[in-house]
Amino acid sequence: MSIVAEQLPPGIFEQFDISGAFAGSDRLAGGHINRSYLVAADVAGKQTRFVFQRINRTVFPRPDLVMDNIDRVTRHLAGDGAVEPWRRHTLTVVSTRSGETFFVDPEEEYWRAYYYVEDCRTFDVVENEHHAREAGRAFGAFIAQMKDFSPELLHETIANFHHTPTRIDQLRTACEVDVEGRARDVGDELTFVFDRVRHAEALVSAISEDQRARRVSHNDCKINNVLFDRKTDRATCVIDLDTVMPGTALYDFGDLVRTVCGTAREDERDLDLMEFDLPNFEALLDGYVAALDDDLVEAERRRFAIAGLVITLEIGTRFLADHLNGDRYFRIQREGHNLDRARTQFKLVSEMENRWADITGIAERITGSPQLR
Ligand code: GN1
Ligand code: MG
Repeated sequence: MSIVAEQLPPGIFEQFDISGAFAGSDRLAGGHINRSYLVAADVAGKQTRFVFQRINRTVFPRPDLVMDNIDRVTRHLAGDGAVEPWRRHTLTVVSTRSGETFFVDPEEEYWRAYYYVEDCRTFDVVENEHHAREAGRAFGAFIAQMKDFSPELLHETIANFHHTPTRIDQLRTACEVDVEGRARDVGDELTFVFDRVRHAEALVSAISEDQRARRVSHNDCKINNVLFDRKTDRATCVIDLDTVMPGTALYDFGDLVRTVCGTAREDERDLDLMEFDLPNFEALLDGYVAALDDDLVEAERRRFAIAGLVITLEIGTRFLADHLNGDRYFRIQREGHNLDRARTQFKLVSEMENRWADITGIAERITGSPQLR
């Protein structure tokens, strides 16, 4: 994430239970949703860093429920809490002085703070197969560690978040309303999505096929949401827990495929740069399945080939809908940014279709199951 010189607004730091003095802050630019600051404090003569975030209220109408989910999940992952917060393999929420997980400022904005995990780095595009395998292992381990935690304890903070048919309906509505008059310019992109509605049920149907496929999932498994230890080069901690909710491992794996096997950035305008990296796919799936081991049920195993295609199509659909809706959801840095993002996703879907035989071959070999087509 790039850093922008911008201070944390006054009056926020003091609300949190940090036994030290404020020692400066910067804004972390990146992420399409929340506003984030890297904050330093002098705690007993030692610099300790924190990430402060203002939760996006348009996206999350109930930030309190988001924080309740995160609190429960991070406590579960931290286990008995014997390890110091900055060494844990999960985020640690800093409570407020009154013992809450968030602070509401006079403008009704919700703020939270985490310990910053030191000595780590993230990637927007992976450098090699080792990183692909590690990312798979880390997100697979997340699912495995949450196995003995009932999904019913978590709130669905964004309804139908990865319900692909709903996302396609939302695109249809955006197109009908056409509030910005942009629909006439995106005919090819709309056709691309509507030509592929047959895939919409492919992942959600895993749950109707076998209830055991319903799990606590992360739901935002972009490659840049996993921290790599600088020394060991291992994936050590998954971050951005905003959307931990009941879901499926397939949503998570699909988003990993989108961001680990796509060779270009999410908003790359030169579509020729976006290709599908098969060796990364193989390493990613290998790492993911290894972390989940025998726990996967057949309804999941047979969907690892299609998962990436469906989630990439779904997220492209969301970018396109937001472009039509006037960019109200995903933050943009330039005009047409969401349209660029959508086009890049659709290029990646096409690349997956071209490599489909190879993708299914690898998935059949690693999962031992015939793949849903
Ligand atoms: C958003 O928080 P961030 O920017 O990582 C979005 C994800 C999308 C992603 C696309 C709550 O994630 O669903 O996959 O952008 N998060 C939410 O980059 O909508
Ligand atoms: Mg997020």
